[in-house]
Amino acid sequence: MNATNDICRSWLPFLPGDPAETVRCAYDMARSELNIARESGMNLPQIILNLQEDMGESFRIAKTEDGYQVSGGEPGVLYGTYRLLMALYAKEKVVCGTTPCKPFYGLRMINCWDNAEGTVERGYAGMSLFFDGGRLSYDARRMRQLGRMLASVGLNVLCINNVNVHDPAHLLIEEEWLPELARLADLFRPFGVRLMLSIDYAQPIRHGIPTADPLDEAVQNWWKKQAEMVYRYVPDLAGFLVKADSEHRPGPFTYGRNHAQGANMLARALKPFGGWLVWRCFVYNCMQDWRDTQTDRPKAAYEHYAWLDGRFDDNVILQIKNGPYDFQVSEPVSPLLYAMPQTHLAVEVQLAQEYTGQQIDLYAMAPMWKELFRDLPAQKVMAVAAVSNLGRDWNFTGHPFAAVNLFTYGLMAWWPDCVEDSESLMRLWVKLTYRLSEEQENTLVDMLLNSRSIYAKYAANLGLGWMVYPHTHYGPNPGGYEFTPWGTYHKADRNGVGVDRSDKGTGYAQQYPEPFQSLYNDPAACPDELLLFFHRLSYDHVMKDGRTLIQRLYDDHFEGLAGAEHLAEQLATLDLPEPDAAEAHKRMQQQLHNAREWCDITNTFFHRYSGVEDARGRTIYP
Ligand code: GCV
Repeated sequence: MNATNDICRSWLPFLPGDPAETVRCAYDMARSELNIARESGMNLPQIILNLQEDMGESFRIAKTEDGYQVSGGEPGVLYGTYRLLMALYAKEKVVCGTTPCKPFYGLRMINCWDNAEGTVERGYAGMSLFFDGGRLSYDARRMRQLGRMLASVGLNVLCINNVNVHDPAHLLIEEEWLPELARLADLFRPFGVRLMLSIDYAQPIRHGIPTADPLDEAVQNWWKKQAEMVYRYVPDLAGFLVKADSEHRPGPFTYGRNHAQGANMLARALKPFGGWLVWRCFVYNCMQDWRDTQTDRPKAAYEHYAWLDGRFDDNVILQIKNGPYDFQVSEPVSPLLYAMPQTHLAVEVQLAQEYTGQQIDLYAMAPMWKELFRDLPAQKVMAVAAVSNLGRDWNFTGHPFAAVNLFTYGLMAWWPDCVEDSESLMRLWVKLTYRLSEEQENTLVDMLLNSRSIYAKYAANLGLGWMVYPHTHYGPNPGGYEFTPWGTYHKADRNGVGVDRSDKGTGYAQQYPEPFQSLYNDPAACPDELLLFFHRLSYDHVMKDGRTLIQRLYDDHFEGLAGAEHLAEQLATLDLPEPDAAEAHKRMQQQLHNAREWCDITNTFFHRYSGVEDARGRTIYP
């Protein structure tokens, strides 16, 4: 859809059009944004901007006689300005105080999985915003608009290319592409957003060096020289992101080296320029024989990394997916996040709805993050990263409501405690994005709040995962991953379902510290939403609520479908502007179809194995 004037349909409607092109720093951007808001008709009190360099990213909003004073450094003063504007527009209480508002996490990152030819791996919002036809290619106005959206919720690092570095994206760190990359960095700089690049671990081999062994001097020198060149063009680059020895990507294992040796070698090349080396821990055997019952994929990351604690340089950050598998609907927090107290860690979440409805089915993530942040060892994790849900679609996120995930992620990355109140965060997004009556606003908030549990009920209840079509990951295929090499098995048969990961099974639960170890080890204590992740149970197992496991499987699927139908009814009552209304309704039809397929196929699947009838006599197809 070509909706040039709508590219600013974001949560910042009071900032229409394009942010000022000539502005070079965050303080000037803040001044310019205030002017734009005034010109858009927003009735603003007097707002004084007070740049205090030493405040850095922090800001403080104080009440004055005629309005407000926003103090902050570069870019804190801009963050404070956006927060103030959002609060005033949404008619929310402006949080004033003497204590500066500081970000909890220093690096608040977005990881784009964009390929140089213009596609986006697991992208559900159109083609890449940054690449086309094998080169960097972007619309400067949209970049500024994106910078504005990211800064308004305090996000400060944007990794623009896929961690699977397919040719020719490796050229991003080569002289040929660096001038263009520098121009892109210039566009984001006034928003306090620094670029980051995914690199190919084996890149020296493209330059006539016969190896990528991290202990080889020629390899080390090549990376030092290359880093020096990259930083000459983009002096504030946040660093490199690396996927190594994972899903066929090259890495140090090829040379008999461990990941501390691999990561430190790259980190040392970045160190003189203040760059971070972000090393992903998504390492597991993706060529597993399904007959092999000794290997349990969720154990892999801990086994690869925990013993290396304390051996990483101080500018290395290990980036760990929130769960031990791979962004399934219900996973426990990765045990690796508790196991490396002497290492910088980042937690990685996924805004792209790969397993959570693909920006077709409604799935608002804040309630999920609430659980994550409740259980996360907060003091040990110093950064957060989210796989992007952005693309070239007119509204950046495909489904107009998917923007709520980017919005709430940013606020949560700034201050994780705020996800405690996911409802207020989502309500703020609704208020900023749409002009709805109070009743309709409540309806939309209710839809967002319930969307995750509705999706989980029809698509992946009780900790089950991977019952999807392999590769595409959309739609029900309960046996789809059972005999594949990916290590993703639920092992349903006539006796029961689930994997025993307790001390009597694979021992995965033993990777947790207390109290989690005992909680997960015991089926009577284990939370329902993780039950079949941790335990193998028979269909007549009696759940905490007194229902049998099989009845719970049936009930949840019927309830999930009914929930989706209710969402459709609720959507029909909303007066949304176009094209949001059309886009949301179109997707809702797909969601309804999807929910019905999940409900019928999964219930039939378990009925065929268990032979147990639904106690409530509902239709389960033979
Ligand atoms: C970028 C899963 C996804 C892949 C993704 C990978 C990763 O396997 O399906 O598309 O690759 O995770 O996080 O590296």
